[in-house]
Amino acid sequence: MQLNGASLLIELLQRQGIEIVAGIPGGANLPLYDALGRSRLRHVLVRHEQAGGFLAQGIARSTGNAAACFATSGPGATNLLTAIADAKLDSIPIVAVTGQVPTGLIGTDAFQEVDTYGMSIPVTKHNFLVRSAAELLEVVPEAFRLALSGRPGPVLIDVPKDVQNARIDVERLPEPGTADAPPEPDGAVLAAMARMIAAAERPLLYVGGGVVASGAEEEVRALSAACGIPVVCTLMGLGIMPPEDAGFLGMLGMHGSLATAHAVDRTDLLIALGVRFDDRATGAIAGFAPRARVIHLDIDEAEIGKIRRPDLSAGCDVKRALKRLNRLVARAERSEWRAEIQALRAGHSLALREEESHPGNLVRRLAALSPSDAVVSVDVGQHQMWAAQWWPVRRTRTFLTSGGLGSMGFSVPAGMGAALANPDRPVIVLTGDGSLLINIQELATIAENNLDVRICVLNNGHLGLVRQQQELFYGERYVASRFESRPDYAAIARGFGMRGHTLRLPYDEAELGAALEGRGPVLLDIEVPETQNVYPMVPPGKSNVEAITDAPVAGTAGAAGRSRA
Ligand SMILES: Cc1ncc(C[n+]2csc(CCOP(=O)(O)OP(=O)(O)O)c2C)c(N)n1
Repeated sequence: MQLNGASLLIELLQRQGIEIVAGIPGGANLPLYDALGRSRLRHVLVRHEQAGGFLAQGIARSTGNAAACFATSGPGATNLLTAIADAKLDSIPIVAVTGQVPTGLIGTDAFQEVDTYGMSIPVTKHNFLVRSAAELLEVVPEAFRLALSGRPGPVLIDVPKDVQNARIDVERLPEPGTADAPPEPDGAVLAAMARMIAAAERPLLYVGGGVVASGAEEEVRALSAACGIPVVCTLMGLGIMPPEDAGFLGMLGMHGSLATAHAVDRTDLLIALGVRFDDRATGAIAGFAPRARVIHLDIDEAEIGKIRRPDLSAGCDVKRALKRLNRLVARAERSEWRAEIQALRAGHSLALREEESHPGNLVRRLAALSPSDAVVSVDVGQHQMWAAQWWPVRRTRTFLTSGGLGSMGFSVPAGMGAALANPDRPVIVLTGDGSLLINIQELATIAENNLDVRICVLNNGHLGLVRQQQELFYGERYVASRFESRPDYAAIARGFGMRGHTLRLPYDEAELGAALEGRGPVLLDIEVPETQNVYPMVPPGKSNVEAITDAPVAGTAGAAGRSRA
């Protein structure tokens, strides 16, 4: 058959199982859009390319499948970069297809020309500048193979306009690209791991996004139960353990509970699975698990020893490794260690004061009012941390958050992607009044597609997490963290064509329930106290056990906090 490059690319995307593409057309990708218009692909016209990238992430994060987005050359491509970088840091498989100026104009400062290939090198797992239509036959399956294999991540394909227009004869279409089989874990390492676990008195599992990517949550739960090993998780690992499991201590790190910090401090064997010892999780590395030998399993060999040299390690798929390990390990009760963990849980778990207005209480209420299969998409700031602390995340891939890059503006478009990929499940977006504004234009996309997205804006009139740092670490000098204007977000939502409600403190329970009832789209502008801080908080450069757990007592500086845990 004879096809042009654009039709070929669209055909290859469909063969990859892609059903939805988000993007914005422009001069350099119009042939692609022309071909898309004649295909079965559903296109979602976002209002900013960054949102297209986050939408693709919402699909990928909630399903585990690769997702695609389009942008034109120049500003379209640069707008997309934040979402690509975000996918890189959180290991999310997306394939971004950008239009480029015709091959003959590359390097001439042509209209809307930027070096997309060059700019995307550091933020992609791999990228391609396609030189001929025939190359697409290899490049597209290869892009998906790379996005999905090993440690997943974003791949960019830059396609000059003349390549999109070029006609070629295609005899046979290639097989879709799929993930490579991961390397088998080394049996000797697993046997050594079982021995180290048997010899340990206070082993601790430290689990993160790699466990989610490999689908190993059942294996982690089984290992924890069989060997009496308590578990802490990273922000990316929420959902691996059920919140009520007696051996689960919760999220560790900058805003994790002191129970996790003390458990990490006490452990003699840290079993790190699918984690990268990120500084937000570890605090000052010198004070992280100071008494422990370390076992580190991660599919990305480059992560092993990057921050903390392990005593035993393997670059392998966590699920495969644990499946085999669980047959090798000796069952153990570890009653002393478990008793210590229970004491930590009782004494140092996150606690909320009863005061009604604490946003943690609001998060708990919103969770109670939401269907149990809801997907939650959160933004970046204090509300993100309150959500991580207080939303009971029961399953992986139901708590979507920009972990590594911390990109404000993530929640609304990622929530759109989750809603498109999971049409039977409601999506709750938790955002702040700062983060909402970064991609507020997407309310138009939500309304246009009638997506079941329920946006809760935790409105404190501030860039709250910035305000908090200025209060605690910059002598209460509040620079550029307070919003002087107070837009009427409910009216703005209605202006975009969705329901909008404003809820003021103290909340009326019935009103909150009624506002969330029914299908989305809806936006709830919910007042939260302006100066409420997120605790615990590990001050910059400190160890996790040095977390501040309440506002510093007047007259004392910095970390000398008064514990209310
Ligand atoms: C794109 C981007 N710009 C700046 C920041 C720095 N930053 C982190 S949290 C935050 C405040 C977020 O404010 P808001 O969304 O209102 O949430 P709150 O902390 O008040 O809950 C800022 C500015 C960021 N993470 N991302």
